[in-house]
Amino acid sequence: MFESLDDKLSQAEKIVFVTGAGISQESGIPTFRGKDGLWRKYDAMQLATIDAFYENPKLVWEWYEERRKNILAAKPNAGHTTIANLEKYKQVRVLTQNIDGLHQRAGSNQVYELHGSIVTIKCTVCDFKEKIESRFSELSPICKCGHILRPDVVWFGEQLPQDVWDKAIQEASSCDVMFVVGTSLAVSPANLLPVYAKQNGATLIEVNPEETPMSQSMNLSIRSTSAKALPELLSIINK
Ligand code: BV8
Ligand code: ZN
Repeated sequence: MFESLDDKLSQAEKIVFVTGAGISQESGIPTFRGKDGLWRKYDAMQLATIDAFYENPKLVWEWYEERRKNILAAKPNAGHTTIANLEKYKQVRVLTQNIDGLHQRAGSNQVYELHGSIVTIKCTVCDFKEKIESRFSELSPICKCGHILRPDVVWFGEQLPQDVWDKAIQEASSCDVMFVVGTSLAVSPANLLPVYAKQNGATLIEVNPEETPMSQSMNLSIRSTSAKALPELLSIINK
Protein backbone atom coordinates (compact mmCIF):
# COMPACT_ATOMS: atom_id res chain seq x y z
CA MET A 1 0.00 0.00 0.00
CA PHE A 2 2.67 2.51 0.92
CA GLU A 3 5.38 1.34 -1.56
CA SER A 4 5.29 4.57 -3.58
CA LEU A 5 6.37 6.48 -0.48
CA ASP A 6 8.95 4.04 0.90
CA ASP A 7 11.83 6.54 0.95
CA LYS A 8 9.77 9.37 2.40
CA LEU A 9 8.66 7.04 5.19
CA SER A 10 12.06 5.54 5.93
CA GLN A 11 13.79 8.96 5.83
CA ALA A 12 11.11 10.69 7.92
CA GLU A 13 12.20 11.82 11.41
CA LYS A 14 8.89 13.16 12.75
CA ILE A 15 5.56 11.57 11.81
CA VAL A 16 2.28 13.19 12.89
CA PHE A 17 -1.10 11.41 12.95
CA VAL A 18 -4.31 13.48 12.79
CA THR A 19 -7.10 11.11 13.81
CA GLY A 20 -10.89 11.13 14.07
CA ALA A 21 -13.76 8.83 14.99
CA GLY A 22 -12.96 6.44 12.12
CA ILE A 23 -9.84 5.06 13.86
CA SER A 24 -12.01 3.90 16.79
CA GLN A 25 -14.80 2.51 14.59
CA GLU A 26 -13.17 -0.95 14.49
CA SER A 27 -13.09 -0.85 18.31
CA GLY A 28 -16.90 -0.71 18.20
CA ILE A 29 -17.26 3.03 18.89
CA PRO A 30 -19.76 4.70 16.52
CA THR A 31 -18.56 7.60 14.35
CA PHE A 32 -20.52 10.87 13.97
CA ARG A 33 -21.54 10.29 10.35
CA GLY A 34 -24.78 8.91 9.05
CA LYS A 35 -26.83 6.55 11.22
CA ASP A 36 -23.89 6.16 13.55
CA GLY A 37 -24.12 9.84 14.47
CA LEU A 38 -27.59 9.57 15.98
CA TRP A 39 -28.21 8.91 19.71
CA ARG A 40 -31.91 8.25 20.44
CA LYS A 41 -33.27 10.81 17.92
CA TYR A 42 -30.65 13.46 18.60
CA ASP A 43 -27.86 14.48 16.20
CA ALA A 44 -24.48 14.62 17.98
CA MET A 45 -24.03 18.21 16.80
CA GLN A 46 -27.24 19.13 18.72
CA LEU A 47 -26.17 17.60 22.02
CA ALA A 48 -22.50 18.67 21.96
CA THR A 49 -23.27 22.35 22.71
CA ILE A 50 -23.34 24.45 25.91
CA ASP A 51 -26.94 25.51 25.09
CA ALA A 52 -28.13 21.89 24.92
CA PHE A 53 -26.37 21.27 28.24
CA TYR A 54 -28.05 24.14 30.10
CA GLU A 55 -31.38 23.37 28.43
CA ASN A 56 -31.34 19.74 29.55
CA PRO A 57 -28.19 18.80 31.53
CA LYS A 58 -29.58 15.36 32.52
CA LEU A 59 -30.06 14.40 28.84
CA VAL A 60 -26.54 15.49 27.86
CA TRP A 61 -25.10 13.73 30.90
CA GLU A 62 -26.94 10.48 30.00
CA TRP A 63 -25.45 10.73 26.48
CA TYR A 64 -21.92 11.07 27.83
CA GLU A 65 -22.45 8.38 30.47
CA GLU A 66 -23.55 5.92 27.77
CA ARG A 67 -20.62 6.84 25.53
CA ARG A 68 -18.21 6.52 28.49
CA LYS A 69 -19.58 3.06 29.31
CA ASN A 70 -19.03 1.93 25.69
CA ILE A 71 -15.58 3.51 25.55
CA LEU A 72 -14.37 1.92 28.81
CA ALA A 73 -15.58 -1.47 27.51
CA ALA A 74 -13.77 -0.98 24.17
CA LYS A 75 -10.18 -2.03 23.35
CA PRO A 76 -7.64 -0.23 21.15
CA ASN A 77 -7.41 -1.85 17.67
CA ALA A 78 -4.49 -2.54 15.30
CA GLY A 79 -4.70 1.05 14.05
CA HIS A 80 -4.06 2.45 17.54
CA THR A 81 -1.38 -0.13 18.41
CA THR A 82 0.55 0.41 15.16
CA ILE A 83 0.83 4.14 15.89
CA ALA A 84 1.98 3.38 19.44
CA ASN A 85 4.61 0.85 18.26
CA LEU A 86 5.93 3.30 15.68
CA GLU A 87 7.41 5.31 18.58
CA LYS A 88 10.21 2.71 18.70
CA TYR A 89 11.46 3.85 15.26
CA LYS A 90 10.35 7.45 14.80
CA GLN A 91 9.34 10.66 16.58
CA VAL A 92 5.53 10.24 16.64
CA ARG A 93 2.84 12.77 17.64
CA VAL A 94 -0.92 12.09 17.72
CA LEU A 95 -3.30 15.04 17.23
CA THR A 96 -6.73 13.50 17.90
CA GLN A 97 -10.29 14.78 17.77
CA ASN A 98 -11.33 11.69 19.74
CA ILE A 99 -12.25 11.97 23.42
CA ASP A 100 -12.03 8.17 23.97
CA GLY A 101 -8.42 7.92 25.22
CA LEU A 102 -7.77 4.78 23.08
CA HIS A 103 -4.48 6.13 21.69
CA GLN A 104 -3.12 6.45 25.22
CA ARG A 105 -4.49 3.02 26.17
CA ALA A 106 -2.66 1.57 23.14
CA GLY A 107 0.60 3.01 24.53
CA SER A 108 1.00 6.28 22.60
CA ASN A 109 2.91 8.79 24.74
CA GLN A 110 2.55 12.06 22.85
CA VAL A 111 -1.21 12.46 22.32
CA TYR A 112 -2.85 15.91 22.03
CA GLU A 113 -6.60 15.73 22.76
CA LEU A 114 -7.90 18.65 20.67
CA HIS A 115 -11.51 18.18 21.84
CA GLY A 116 -10.92 17.05 25.41
CA SER A 117 -11.46 13.73 27.17
CA ILE A 118 -14.59 11.82 28.22
CA VAL A 119 -12.84 10.43 31.31
CA THR A 120 -12.38 13.87 32.90
CA ILE A 121 -14.99 16.23 34.40
CA LYS A 122 -14.76 19.91 35.30
CA CYS A 123 -16.88 22.51 37.06
CA THR A 124 -18.86 24.98 34.96
CA VAL A 125 -17.72 27.79 37.29
CA CYS A 126 -14.69 27.07 39.56
CA ASP A 127 -11.40 25.49 38.42
CA PHE A 128 -12.28 22.05 39.78
CA LYS A 129 -11.22 19.30 37.32
CA GLU A 130 -10.98 15.53 38.01
CA LYS A 131 -10.51 12.17 36.26
CA ILE A 132 -13.69 10.11 36.63
CA GLU A 133 -13.02 6.75 38.28
CA SER A 134 -16.55 5.42 38.95
CA ARG A 135 -20.13 5.83 37.67
CA PHE A 136 -22.12 8.74 39.09
CA SER A 137 -24.66 7.89 41.82
CA GLU A 138 -27.05 10.43 40.30
CA LEU A 139 -27.06 12.68 37.20
CA SER A 140 -26.33 15.68 36.95
CA PRO A 141 -23.32 15.69 39.34
CA ILE A 142 -22.78 18.90 41.37
CA CYS A 143 -19.40 20.42 42.34
CA LYS A 144 -18.50 21.13 45.98
CA CYS A 145 -18.90 24.84 45.06
CA GLY A 146 -22.57 24.09 44.32
CA HIS A 147 -22.40 24.55 40.56
CA ILE A 148 -23.04 21.80 38.00
CA LEU A 149 -20.20 19.63 36.70
CA ARG A 150 -19.74 18.95 32.96
CA PRO A 151 -17.63 16.55 30.83
CA ASP A 152 -14.18 18.07 30.11
CA VAL A 153 -14.78 18.09 26.34
CA VAL A 154 -14.90 20.95 23.79
CA TRP A 155 -18.42 21.65 22.58
CA PHE A 156 -19.36 23.34 19.29
CA GLY A 157 -18.93 27.10 19.56
CA GLU A 158 -16.28 26.66 22.28
CA GLN A 159 -12.60 27.40 21.87
CA LEU A 160 -10.11 24.52 21.87
CA PRO A 161 -7.69 24.44 24.86
CA GLN A 162 -5.16 27.09 23.74
CA ASP A 163 -2.03 25.27 24.92
CA VAL A 164 -3.06 22.05 23.16
CA TRP A 165 -3.99 23.92 19.96
CA ASP A 166 -0.74 25.90 19.88
CA LYS A 167 1.24 22.67 20.35
CA ALA A 168 -0.81 20.93 17.62
CA ILE A 169 -0.06 23.71 15.11
CA GLN A 170 3.63 23.54 16.03
CA GLU A 171 3.78 19.76 15.53
CA ALA A 172 1.77 19.87 12.28
CA SER A 173 4.06 22.62 10.96
CA SER A 174 7.28 20.71 11.73
CA CYS A 175 6.53 17.12 10.64
CA ASP A 176 8.05 15.25 7.65
CA VAL A 177 5.01 13.02 7.12
CA MET A 178 1.38 13.52 8.23
CA PHE A 179 -1.16 10.68 8.26
CA VAL A 180 -4.81 11.83 8.21
CA VAL A 181 -6.68 8.81 9.56
CA GLY A 182 -10.40 8.21 10.02
CA THR A 183 -11.61 11.78 9.88
CA SER A 184 -14.11 13.50 7.58
CA LEU A 185 -12.29 16.83 8.22
CA ALA A 186 -15.76 18.37 8.68
CA VAL A 187 -14.91 20.18 11.90
CA SER A 188 -12.71 23.28 12.26
CA PRO A 189 -10.15 24.28 13.35
CA ALA A 190 -8.88 20.65 13.58
CA ASN A 191 -9.40 20.31 9.79
CA LEU A 192 -6.74 23.00 9.24
CA LEU A 193 -3.89 20.83 10.59
CA PRO A 194 -3.18 19.07 7.24
CA VAL A 195 -2.99 22.53 5.65
CA TYR A 196 -0.22 23.55 8.09
CA ALA A 197 1.68 20.35 7.26
CA LYS A 198 1.26 20.90 3.49
CA GLN A 199 2.52 24.47 3.83
CA ASN A 200 5.62 23.04 5.54
CA GLY A 201 6.25 20.65 2.63
CA ALA A 202 5.28 17.50 4.55
CA THR A 203 4.15 14.33 2.74
CA LEU A 204 0.41 13.85 3.32
CA ILE A 205 -1.14 10.37 3.48
CA GLU A 206 -4.86 9.76 4.01
CA VAL A 207 -6.29 6.49 5.36
CA ASN A 208 -10.09 6.46 4.93
CA PRO A 209 -12.51 4.15 3.12
CA GLU A 210 -14.17 7.32 1.77
CA GLU A 211 -13.10 10.55 0.05
CA THR A 212 -12.57 13.64 2.21
CA PRO A 213 -12.44 17.35 1.27
CA MET A 214 -8.61 17.13 1.23
CA SER A 215 -8.23 13.91 -0.80
CA GLN A 216 -6.98 15.90 -3.81
CA SER A 217 -4.20 17.48 -1.72
CA MET A 218 -2.90 14.12 -0.48
CA ASN A 219 0.32 12.55 -1.79
CA LEU A 220 -1.35 9.18 -1.21
CA SER A 221 -4.96 8.17 -0.36
CA ILE A 222 -5.45 4.66 1.05
CA ARG A 223 -9.12 3.65 0.58
CA SER A 224 -9.11 1.15 3.40
CA THR A 225 -9.81 0.99 7.12
CA SER A 226 -7.13 2.03 9.62
CA ALA A 227 -6.89 -1.34 11.41
CA LYS A 228 -6.26 -3.02 8.03
CA ALA A 229 -3.95 -0.43 6.44
CA LEU A 230 -1.76 0.92 9.25
CA PRO A 231 -0.10 -2.36 10.39
CA GLU A 232 1.51 -2.61 6.92
CA LEU A 233 3.20 0.70 7.63
CA LEU A 234 5.35 -0.83 10.37
CA SER A 235 6.77 -3.43 8.03
CA ILE A 236 7.99 -0.62 5.74
CA ILE A 237 9.33 1.66 8.47
CA ASN A 238 11.45 -0.89 10.36
CA LYS A 239 12.89 -2.44 7.17
C1 BV8 B 1 -14.43 26.73 17.44
C2 BV8 B 1 -16.03 16.76 21.35
C3 BV8 B 1 -13.88 29.02 17.74
C4 BV8 B 1 -17.35 16.53 21.97
C5 BV8 B 1 -16.30 17.73 19.10
C6 BV8 B 1 -19.96 27.08 10.09
C7 BV8 B 1 -19.06 26.72 9.11
C8 BV8 B 1 -17.76 26.24 9.46
C9 BV8 B 1 -17.35 26.09 10.82
C10 BV8 B 1 -18.28 26.47 11.76
C11 BV8 B 1 -19.55 26.96 11.40
N1 BV8 B 1 -20.19 27.25 12.53
C12 BV8 B 1 -19.37 26.96 13.59
C13 BV8 B 1 -18.21 26.48 13.11
C14 BV8 B 1 -17.06 26.03 13.87
C15 BV8 B 1 -17.36 24.58 14.36
C16 BV8 B 1 -17.41 23.60 13.23
O1 BV8 B 1 -16.41 23.21 12.65
N2 BV8 B 1 -18.68 23.17 12.91
C17 BV8 B 1 -18.84 22.21 11.79
C18 BV8 B 1 -19.88 21.19 12.20
C19 BV8 B 1 -19.28 22.95 10.55
N3 BV8 B 1 -16.20 24.27 15.21
C20 BV8 B 1 -16.30 24.59 16.51
O2 BV8 B 1 -17.28 25.04 17.06
C21 BV8 B 1 -15.01 24.39 17.28
N4 BV8 B 1 -14.70 25.57 18.07
O3 BV8 B 1 -14.44 26.85 16.23
O4 BV8 B 1 -14.11 27.73 18.33
C22 BV8 B 1 -15.23 29.56 17.60
C23 BV8 B 1 -15.93 29.84 18.79
C24 BV8 B 1 -17.16 30.45 18.64
C25 BV8 B 1 -17.77 30.66 17.34
C26 BV8 B 1 -17.04 30.33 16.18
C27 BV8 B 1 -15.74 29.79 16.32
C28 BV8 B 1 -15.16 23.22 18.30
C29 BV8 B 1 -15.34 21.94 17.54
C30 BV8 B 1 -15.22 20.76 18.52
C31 BV8 B 1 -16.59 20.18 18.83
N5 BV8 B 1 -16.43 18.94 19.62
N6 BV8 B 1 -16.11 16.62 19.88
C32 BV8 B 1 -17.88 15.13 21.75
O5 BV8 B 1 -17.19 14.33 21.07
O6 BV8 B 1 -18.95 14.86 22.31
S1 BV8 B 1 -16.32 17.56 17.38
C33 BV8 B 1 -16.56 15.85 17.08
O7 BV8 B 1 -17.10 15.79 15.77
C34 BV8 B 1 -15.31 15.02 17.03
O8 BV8 B 1 -14.39 15.38 18.02
C35 BV8 B 1 -14.79 15.30 15.62
O9 BV8 B 1 -14.06 16.48 15.60
C36 BV8 B 1 -16.07 15.55 14.84
C37 BV8 B 1 -16.44 14.33 14.05
O10 BV8 B 1 -15.54 14.26 12.98
P1 BV8 B 1 -14.70 12.89 12.73
O11 BV8 B 1 -13.98 12.52 13.95
O12 BV8 B 1 -13.96 13.11 11.48
O13 BV8 B 1 -15.82 11.76 12.56
P2 BV8 B 1 -16.88 11.61 11.38
O14 BV8 B 1 -17.91 10.67 11.87
O15 BV8 B 1 -17.30 12.96 10.89
O16 BV8 B 1 -16.04 10.92 10.18
C38 BV8 B 1 -15.50 9.64 10.39
C39 BV8 B 1 -14.58 9.41 9.20
O17 BV8 B 1 -13.92 8.16 9.39
C40 BV8 B 1 -15.33 9.33 7.86
O18 BV8 B 1 -14.59 10.05 6.88
C41 BV8 B 1 -15.34 7.82 7.56
O19 BV8 B 1 -15.27 7.57 6.16
C42 BV8 B 1 -14.05 7.37 8.23
N7 BV8 B 1 -14.06 5.98 8.72
C43 BV8 B 1 -15.11 5.26 9.16
N8 BV8 B 1 -14.67 4.01 9.59
C44 BV8 B 1 -13.31 4.00 9.39
C45 BV8 B 1 -12.92 5.26 8.84
N9 BV8 B 1 -11.63 5.56 8.54
C46 BV8 B 1 -10.69 4.58 8.79
N10 BV8 B 1 -11.00 3.35 9.33
C47 BV8 B 1 -12.29 3.04 9.63
N11 BV8 B 1 -12.57 1.85 10.15
ZN1 ZN C 1 -17.07 24.23 41.20
